[in-house]
Amino acid sequence: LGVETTASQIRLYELVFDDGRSSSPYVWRIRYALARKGLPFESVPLGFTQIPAVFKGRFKTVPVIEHGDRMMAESWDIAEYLDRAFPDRPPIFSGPAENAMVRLFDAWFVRDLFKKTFSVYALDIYNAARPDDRPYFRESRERWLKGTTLEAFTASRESRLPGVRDALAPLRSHLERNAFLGGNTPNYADFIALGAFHWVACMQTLPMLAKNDDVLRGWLDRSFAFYPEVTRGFNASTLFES
Ligand SMILES: N[C@@H](CCC(=O)N[C@@H](CS)C(=O)NCC(=O)O)C(=O)O
Repeated sequence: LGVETTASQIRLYELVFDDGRSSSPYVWRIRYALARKGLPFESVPLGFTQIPAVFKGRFKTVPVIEHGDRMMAESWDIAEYLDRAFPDRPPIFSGPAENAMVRLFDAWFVRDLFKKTFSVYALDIYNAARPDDRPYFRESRERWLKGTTLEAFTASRESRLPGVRDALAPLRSHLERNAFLGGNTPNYADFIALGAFHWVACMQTLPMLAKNDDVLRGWLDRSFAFYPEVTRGFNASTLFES
């Protein structure tokens, strides 16, 4: 009791693309959360189709963390757990009010941005996935799309880019007045948004952001500089049209 278990006991199970890069926007949130708390971890890279066997049906999605004899899924549960388990380290949430407001941000961001992003990049995700995972990804996602193929779904994807960029307008207006979504320092809302940009950067074949999007460019550069251990080898400029 009261003895901090060593951080090496933390394992992060994550989804990876064929090139080994972490692909899930939800996993990226936890990579940032672990960095905020200064906790090193061991990564366990998985493909989509390994998830059922590795967790024996107990968890269907990643991130999953293992800490001592505890294993848990769901990124929100994991983030809150890290604050409970490591109370002497910098908090991910400064308190319940912040937690509640960030949940509102998450609800908007996932519903609006993830949906629009998927409608542009569904086929890119397929192509970036491990070859073993591609049939599963196609079959499960085409089922979501009620039988529309990934190719047909993304055929006119360029026409959806303005909608994606426009949906980011609230971020821009906030970031014109604040260095980070969380104000002077990044908070979990930043991690949520950054996670989505990492996801896109790992698979996009069509730049998501306009060349002149200086507000988002500045925020991405500041955030990447704030957490170099998370963003190592990552260049925000790939997200922008050249
Ligand atoms: N509510 C979950 C969502 C996690 C999630 O959707 N993970 C996706 C990857 S982005 C996943 O593991 N999908 C497995 C699959 O599609 O079979 C969380 O916050 O952790």
